[in-house]
Amino acid sequence: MEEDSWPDADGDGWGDATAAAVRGCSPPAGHVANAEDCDDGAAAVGPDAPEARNGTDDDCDGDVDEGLLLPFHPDADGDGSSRGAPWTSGTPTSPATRAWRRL
Ligand SMILES: [Ca+2]
Ligand SMILES: [Ca+2]
Ligand SMILES: [Ca+2]
Ligand SMILES: [Ca+2]
Repeated sequence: MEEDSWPDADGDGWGDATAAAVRGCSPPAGHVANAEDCDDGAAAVGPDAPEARNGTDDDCDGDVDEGLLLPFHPDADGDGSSRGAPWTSGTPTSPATRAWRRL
């Protein structure tokens, strides 16, 4: 019985989700029978990988850093201090909103 397989360039056991399938009786060398690797250039990224707070989708579920965003105080008035501002959550992106780390 012929099966589809996909290249696994990083060797993590997950096939490249963006590559074309190869059909054959058994997967060729370097190929696996799934296409679930959202980053076939990083062995640390795959459906069974833990999500790490690094700005990339490590576990290939389509969400980046889900469940790992820290609560922080936004610096709404831009004075470099967010003391007294309400807690929110997300990834602080600007130096101003990272001011809470210094409190
Ligand atoms: Ca792979
Ligand atoms: Ca991978
Ligand atoms: Ca994810
Ligand atoms: Ca991540």
